[in-house]
Amino acid sequence: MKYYTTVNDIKDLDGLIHEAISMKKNPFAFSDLGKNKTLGLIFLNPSLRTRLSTQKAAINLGMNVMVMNIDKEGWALEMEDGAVMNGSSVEHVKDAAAVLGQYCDVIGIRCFPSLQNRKDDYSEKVLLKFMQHCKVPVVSLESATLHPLQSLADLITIKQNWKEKRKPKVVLTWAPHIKALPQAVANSFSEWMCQADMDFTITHPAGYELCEDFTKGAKMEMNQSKALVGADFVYVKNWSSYRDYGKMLPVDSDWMLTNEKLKITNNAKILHCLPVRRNVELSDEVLDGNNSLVLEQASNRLWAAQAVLKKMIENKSEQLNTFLKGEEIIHY
Ligand code: AN0
Ligand code: CP
Repeated sequence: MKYYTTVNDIKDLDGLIHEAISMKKNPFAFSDLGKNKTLGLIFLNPSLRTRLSTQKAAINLGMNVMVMNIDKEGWALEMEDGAVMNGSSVEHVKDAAAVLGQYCDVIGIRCFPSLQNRKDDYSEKVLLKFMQHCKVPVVSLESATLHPLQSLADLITIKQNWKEKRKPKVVLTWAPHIKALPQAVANSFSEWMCQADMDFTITHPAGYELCEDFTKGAKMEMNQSKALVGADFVYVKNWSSYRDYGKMLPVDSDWMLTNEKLKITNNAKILHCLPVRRNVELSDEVLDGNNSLVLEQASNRLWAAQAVLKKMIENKSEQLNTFLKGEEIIHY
């Protein structure tokens, strides 16, 4: 696997899940595989889980790891091609990425959206610049539109908590927040649930429709109570509007989940990627209750990252990614 930026980069999804679960059972089975290989983790935004789980995954595979909070510790980056750099930016991303590629065998990058310019964000401008110029395999640590390491951990968590023959009913519900957040986690979860062929419903207030590129195959139900009926898993996440891009639109009813609201589910298990604003997005009683899977989900981030890194260092010369076909860039 050369790039890991979307579910479409995976040839064999069941195989990858199987790999992650076998890592969970035997974390050090491939502790020599990454010997003398270096992973560079580049953050343009904060992180706890992604940073540490990916770092630990690499260590379990015997890799060396370098971490850089490039937004704080690096030179101010210029993203525009052809820019006359006589302003505040000091180094062009094409130079920075090319240099990083000289030091690393695999690069992980976190680059949140601006939430100002939908076209730039949804064309994955920053991620693509790094991919084009670093010339080594790249794993997304959450890009402007997707968070595939999170979604792999989410799918593993659902699969390991489901023993029945029928498909589980999975509901993604919008939750309140005090600031505008990316759509990436929700887009990504939707993309993965559709790919994994779950019985999948999305519920959100008016104006919070996600980009249709990621929701093909999902059922939509604007009424949260109706959506929750019979749910086996409920994934809770806030996101800002895609339509009124990056805006927080007024919402009239209370979308925060409580135990009372969950009574109509099939004793649903609760997922959230974290970090979570307690008693804003999700109540303490739900987060700390017996049905909460949030810690297991965070723990599964390690096995997700380890399975992906293993694939990357096993075979560095595989097929091109959906974003990049030769020199041509394919936009959504
Ligand atoms: C980020 C988001 O919603 O995309 C990261 C989640 C993993 N969350 C916040 O910024 C709070
Ligand atoms: N869930 C997740 O990606 O967490 P971090 O932002 O802390 O990495």
